[in-house]
Amino acid sequence: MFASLLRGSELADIQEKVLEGRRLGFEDGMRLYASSDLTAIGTMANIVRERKNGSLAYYVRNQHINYTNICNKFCKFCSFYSLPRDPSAYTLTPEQVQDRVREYLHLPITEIHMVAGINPRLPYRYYLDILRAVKEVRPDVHIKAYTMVELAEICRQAKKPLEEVLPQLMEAGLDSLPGGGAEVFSDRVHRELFPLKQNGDEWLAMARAAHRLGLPSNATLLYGHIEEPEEKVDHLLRLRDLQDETGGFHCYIPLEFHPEKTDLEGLPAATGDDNLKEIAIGRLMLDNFDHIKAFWVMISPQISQAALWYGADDIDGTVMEYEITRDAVTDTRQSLTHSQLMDLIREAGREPVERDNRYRILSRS
Ligand code: V47
Repeated sequence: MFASLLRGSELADIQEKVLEGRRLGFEDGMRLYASSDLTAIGTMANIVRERKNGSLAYYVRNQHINYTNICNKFCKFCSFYSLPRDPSAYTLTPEQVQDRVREYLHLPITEIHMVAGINPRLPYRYYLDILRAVKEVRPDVHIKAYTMVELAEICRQAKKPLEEVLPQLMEAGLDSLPGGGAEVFSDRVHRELFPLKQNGDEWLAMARAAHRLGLPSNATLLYGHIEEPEEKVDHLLRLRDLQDETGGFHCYIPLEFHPEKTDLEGLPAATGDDNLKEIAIGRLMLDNFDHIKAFWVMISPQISQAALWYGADDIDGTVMEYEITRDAVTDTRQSLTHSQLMDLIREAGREPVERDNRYRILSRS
């Protein structure tokens, strides 16, 4: 049925590989980025998406908590961080974390996503305490917390290796790791935009160690700044290699860079086409990832609807309060109600299914 779809297209041979379930290589990835035939790329990605997940569109009832905005990494792409003396600087106490959880106790939230800046004044104990604080108020919630960057800081504070720290964090309530902090696995981009933070090799080494200890994670790519296509293809292939090795990644999330209020403010924002292309190329290159997430907060609910036909099968969730890229115009925190999320998916022509962190289906409608 699909065989003739791309006849005559510059991408017809890639389509053949996709139809036969063959793995794409570096050159294929470069050609996908070079092509302006978004329809062809999206069509191929949708074939893989439907092969893996049919018409299902997963969502989770979640809440984000960013426990501090104080950070000593000064990444040029970040609009979130503050210096300790800034009036906007904050660090939530474990009690304040509990207050945030209590605020939404009336909603059947199943996952709390907790990440923040690197505040060197926080001792190891704090990271254990806030996990326990969340579980005390919502014992059954799944806690997805601490990027690889935070884990490096937690190990530094604990003066212990990851292999010792992770079991203690898990004991305190940590259930999985989010995908943040990966940015782009390129030494050039690392030097230019985030030299104080771990590089790609270090991020991957920590993900490998976490997966081996039985802690799954997500993976991200931050695009739309100074990165080059070959750096993105390389990033995807390195994620794919690690997934072959550990099978520990749940999903891949391309994150659109928002230049507002960052050191890169002059850069043009990504377009809707850019967003759909990143989703689709991620779906095509990462043949061993079961799920691709369209994070609606960053790419908009409308583009996320289209993304469900360009390779994405997951739309994240209700979110409640997202501080990292607060709405630049209204400065409001972003959230969607459960019914808005369902309507969004249904209007897009997909079947909404509520999932837990491991993509087990909780409810279907
Ligand atoms: O690592 C920072 C990015 C990430 C900006 O695992 C920015 O399910 C855009 O990783 N514009 C954190 N992006 C968010 C993240 C995430 C989000 C949703 C779901 C999951 C998951 C993970 O946000 C950072 C960085 O790459 N970021 N500043 C900015 N100005």
